[in-house]
Amino acid sequence: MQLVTLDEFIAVNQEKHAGATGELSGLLRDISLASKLVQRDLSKAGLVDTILGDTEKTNIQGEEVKKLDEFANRILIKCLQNSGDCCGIASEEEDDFVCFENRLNAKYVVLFDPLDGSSNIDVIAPVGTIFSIFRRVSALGKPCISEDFLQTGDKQIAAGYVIYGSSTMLVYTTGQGVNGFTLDPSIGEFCLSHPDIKTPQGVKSYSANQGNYNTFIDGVKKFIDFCQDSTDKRAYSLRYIGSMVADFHRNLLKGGIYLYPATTDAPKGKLRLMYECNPMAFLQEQAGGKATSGDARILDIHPVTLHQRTPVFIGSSDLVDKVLHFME
Ligand code: AHM
Ligand code: MG
Repeated sequence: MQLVTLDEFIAVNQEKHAGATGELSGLLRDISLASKLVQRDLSKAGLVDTILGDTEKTNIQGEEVKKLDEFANRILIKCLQNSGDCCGIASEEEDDFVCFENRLNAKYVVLFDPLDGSSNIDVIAPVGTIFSIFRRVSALGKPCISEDFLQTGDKQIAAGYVIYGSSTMLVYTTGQGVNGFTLDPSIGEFCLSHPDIKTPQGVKSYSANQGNYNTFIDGVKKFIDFCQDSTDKRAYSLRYIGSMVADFHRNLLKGGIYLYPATTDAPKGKLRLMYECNPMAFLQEQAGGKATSGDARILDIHPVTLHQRTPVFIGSSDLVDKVLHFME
């Protein structure tokens, strides 16, 4: 197979779009650079006491922030601000959006979860960076405003994630399918390894925190019961590590469904619309699957606040349809 680096792939695809100015490509390169820096430090996480461990701070959502979360957050901000193609960011680790005052002529805003599934760092299980890119709606040359960020997911220009696992892989879409690039550490380049990813159907696999079963609504319980029904040896496999990027990545490639429904403790669900669900929904639809909150297509939800949460059911379309059927 011919070696195609992420940069080459981006350049070729950019040429296909008349009027493309290279800014979006620049952003994707910034994110890939940041992810290489994150990967470098993550790979030492098991060794270095000063990196691993709690910062003894909590973020706006009351969750513990690990040092590597902060590091990933800082690196992403720095890389995006340096290049000049981004006028502002919103991050799961920041209380509010950040406007880059020295980049007011840039067209794009980027939203991200710098290190998703960070409780997995301590146990050396996969974690990831998730990102979502929108074109700003405010005027060029002015500071960005909350409306630049609070757009429905179907307005995303690009979205993707980097999974830091047994290999590091960057998966993204600009609405022309989904492509995956594996980092070759010997040359420091992401190389095209998974072109045009499509999520299979007919796969009997689900990912959920089943410990919450008693707090799920009836329709979700019925779906889980269906998955566990061993009549005719047709019970489904449960695969869940508690890192959305890892669980989603598995299902994206192999087929299956990831669900994080509302629970009694988290009546709006746990995962964030803007940083986790929207980008994954864009990818999943581009790979032929579906993503819903149970009430609405994820990409149609009108955000009200940056950090808002939503229940999510995402994966192979046959399985998403099935859970919706049980919830009717
Ligand atoms: P985080 O962004 O604070 O890491 O939390 C999000 C994570 C997801 O990656 C994962 O799917 C989910 O929380 C797991 O939650 P739970 O531990 O309740 O199963
Ligand atoms: Mg997260």
